[in-house]
Amino acid sequence: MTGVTSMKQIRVIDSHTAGEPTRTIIQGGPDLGTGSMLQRKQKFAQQFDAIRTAVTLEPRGSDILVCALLQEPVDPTCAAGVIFFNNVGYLGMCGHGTIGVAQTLFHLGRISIGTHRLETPVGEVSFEYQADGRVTVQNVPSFRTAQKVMVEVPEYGLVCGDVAWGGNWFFLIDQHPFRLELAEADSLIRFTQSVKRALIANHITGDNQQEIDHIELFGPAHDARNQGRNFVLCPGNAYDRSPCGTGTSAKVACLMADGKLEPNQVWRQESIIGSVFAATGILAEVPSRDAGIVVIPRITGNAYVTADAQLLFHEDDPFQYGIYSAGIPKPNA
Ligand code: PYC
Repeated sequence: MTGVTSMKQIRVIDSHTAGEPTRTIIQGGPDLGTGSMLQRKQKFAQQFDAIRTAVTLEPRGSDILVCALLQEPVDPTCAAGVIFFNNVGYLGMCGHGTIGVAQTLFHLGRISIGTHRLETPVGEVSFEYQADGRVTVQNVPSFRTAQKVMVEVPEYGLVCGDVAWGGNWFFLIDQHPFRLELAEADSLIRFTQSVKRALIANHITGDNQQEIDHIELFGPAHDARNQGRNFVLCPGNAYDRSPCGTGTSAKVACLMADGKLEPNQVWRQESIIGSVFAATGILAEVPSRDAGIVVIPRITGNAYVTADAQLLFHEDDPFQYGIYSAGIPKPNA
């Protein structure tokens, strides 16, 4: 049996944002050098992916966990750099995760109330940590690249959706036969997985052939104070328990492109569990695209720290890098 002091250890702070968990590595992560967050994300994926699987997957984690690796920022005036990852790979940005990281930095005494900047692999974002503990994330520029795209989904027929970027790529579907209820989760997962496969089969992508790896369904809000409810399938087939910060950003970009949301008008987005993000958008001053409007979304939500833990890695543990990294076949993969 290995002694605790000689064992590899990684210190994490767990939090949840509107029900969706974030595990932030604050000590013991890999040395990724001093490049941009995009370069460090690539190095993480190429050389240290076992750390991703060890921290995220069962038995330490679960398929629904999103993790964040804190980094020294390139620009020392930023609060931190961050790389988000999950059960199957790496995310460009993560809205609920940014709110979780903000709460984690506050918990650690590394930030105070006020506005702070974070470097991510898809660009800089900022957040305001408010006196009441709410966090408002100002996300990367968000935009729609295709409207009313029709795709034939085997067993379901023709499905119509918009393609939009909100820090990740989304296919946003308003018209579908489902009730957005937790009790319907299995049917919602099956449908959105089929849509995702159909998009790939039909070569429907984001810019530069990037895979659309998030599928978002919309329906009426259950609470009259909110404007809509969503269900978001994430890469790795877990569904977001929060209203999804990047998915809500993509939604705001589409609403503003359709003239259905004015600059600074609030859109309260309810998740499949009824938790809420309040979102607004403004038009980007310097549109970074030739056509269509570009929006800067602001997403407000709450996160709560749930654990401050030391992960321990036994050299003789066959599952130290996660059960699906040890040759156990994954069901429904
Ligand atoms: O909040 O942006 C988000 C997010 C992406 C995947 C899970 N949550």
